[in-house]
Amino acid sequence: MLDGFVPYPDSFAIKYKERGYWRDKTIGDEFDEFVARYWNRVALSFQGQPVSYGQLGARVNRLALHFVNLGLKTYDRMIFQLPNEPEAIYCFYAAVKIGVIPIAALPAHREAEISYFARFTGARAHAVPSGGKEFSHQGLSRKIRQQAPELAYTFVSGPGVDEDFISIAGLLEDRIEERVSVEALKKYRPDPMEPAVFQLSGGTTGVPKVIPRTHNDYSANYRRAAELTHMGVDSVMGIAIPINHNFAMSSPGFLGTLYSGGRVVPVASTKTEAVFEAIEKEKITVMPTPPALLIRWMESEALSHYDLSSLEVVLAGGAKLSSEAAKRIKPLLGCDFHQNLGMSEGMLFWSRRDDPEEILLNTQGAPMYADDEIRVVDENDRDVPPGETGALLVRGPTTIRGYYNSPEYNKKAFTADGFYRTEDIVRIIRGRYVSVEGRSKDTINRGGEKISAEEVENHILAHPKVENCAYVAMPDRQLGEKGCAFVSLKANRRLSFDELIRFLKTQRRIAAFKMPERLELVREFPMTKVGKIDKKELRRIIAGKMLINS
Ligand code: J2J
Repeated sequence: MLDGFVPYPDSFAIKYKERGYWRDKTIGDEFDEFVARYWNRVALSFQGQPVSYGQLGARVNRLALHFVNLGLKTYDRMIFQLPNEPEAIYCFYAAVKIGVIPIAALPAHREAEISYFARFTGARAHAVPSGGKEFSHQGLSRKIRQQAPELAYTFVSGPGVDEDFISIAGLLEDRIEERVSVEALKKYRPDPMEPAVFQLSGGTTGVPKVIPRTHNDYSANYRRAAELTHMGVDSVMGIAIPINHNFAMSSPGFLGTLYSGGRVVPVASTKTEAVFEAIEKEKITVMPTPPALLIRWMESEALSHYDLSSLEVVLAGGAKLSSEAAKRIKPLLGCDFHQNLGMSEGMLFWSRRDDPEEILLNTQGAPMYADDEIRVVDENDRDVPPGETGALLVRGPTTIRGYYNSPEYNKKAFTADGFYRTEDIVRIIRGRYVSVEGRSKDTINRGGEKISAEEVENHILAHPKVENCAYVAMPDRQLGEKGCAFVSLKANRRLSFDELIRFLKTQRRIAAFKMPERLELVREFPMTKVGKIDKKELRRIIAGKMLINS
């Protein structure tokens, strides 16, 4: 078993298998089955170029053979920073087929995050895009390799690959299967009970947490989500959100779409026109999206310039969709919607097509499986009366039992009997439907992108002029929330917003989406009775100021 992985207790594993949620197949086994079944159908289209299931199978096998030939082994880790392009999907399946575990990072992550993932997981490989005028991911990989000597391979998509790095296109052109039989891959088949993918948590701690999803539980996740979304051979999923995010990957994501024989269209940009153009040209039928993007689409003037009639359903998750916004989807986009409360830790709530309208509009759906267990509790872990608000605890066949390599933190994040503490504040309606009412975790949800306040505070506190700081959410009409940094300075110091951002960018090297979008200098912080900075009060103050400014 992989060191640092918390397995499911045997009694639960047996139950989940008996009830058919877990099938003891690897994601790679399922891949081989659907490739054979849908051989001549189109699996992917990217910028007008179709790729059949047969071609997808051949490319993935070829890459997997190259990976083992280069020396990658089962349970090695590979950091994935590839953007929305077919190479991301080829590399993903090639890796999981031989048990190499993708770490689902984002192209937006920078040295602070990637260096941490590399060191924390002992990653041996890094997959990055070559291009980009503004930022060189190859330069980033070079730096990380100096800090993490175990990182021995950099795989690069696109043209202009540095000499000592490995071109993915180059590997795809080299017909290794003529020298080494594809049968050789069988030796590398991982155990379905072991981690297949490392997802990342937006987290509430100083560093992101690593989420080990096994083949069994991840497959249970995308198969059921695909079923509830009515995915089939005629489904065309457009993916404009980051392709490595759990939502884009498994809920039902590209994994569930391909499993169902549908077509995946990676969309390289989240710009409204680019998305609309992709919908029109590729006849996209289904799109996962956070409410922030959905609202931008609905408010766009471009709406009348494109034919979006192929769109059957949007999947809204990642942040709360207001019922007002939900009501506008059908009249403006002409399609249905599913709401879902998802989390990279696993549990997924999903609305059903035949749910009553009131449920569709006002809840984030019900759990996917009969053996998904939910509890809503008060601060002493006692169940609140039905229909009342409390903290959501979850356990089930798609929910992890522990973060990777974090025994101390796991004691806080999970109950003794294995429920994951979501730190979402919810109400349960009609027994199973969830309505998200807030959260107790110290995060900022920036249009679906999660930011740990503590992580950014640590970076701000490293500034030599800063005495203390608190990072809180401020309301934003489009994104829902953005980050506002409240900062007190050391005596006789001054700090401008630009200076702070320059510091975070050039000295701390964090991803741009985590950066504060406003700086509030204060002499003193409001404090709670127990002597902590009163963030609730800070959120109230900044929300009040934003009202005055708008
Ligand atoms: C309110 N809050 C929500 C919703 C997630 C599908 C969809 C989303 C994610 C995801 C995902 C919410 N209303 N509808 O992994 O597979 C907040 C909650 C939750 C946290 C998880 C998927 N949908 N949230 O967003 O790991 O606070 O996963 O606990 O990024 O997002 O964030 P993340």
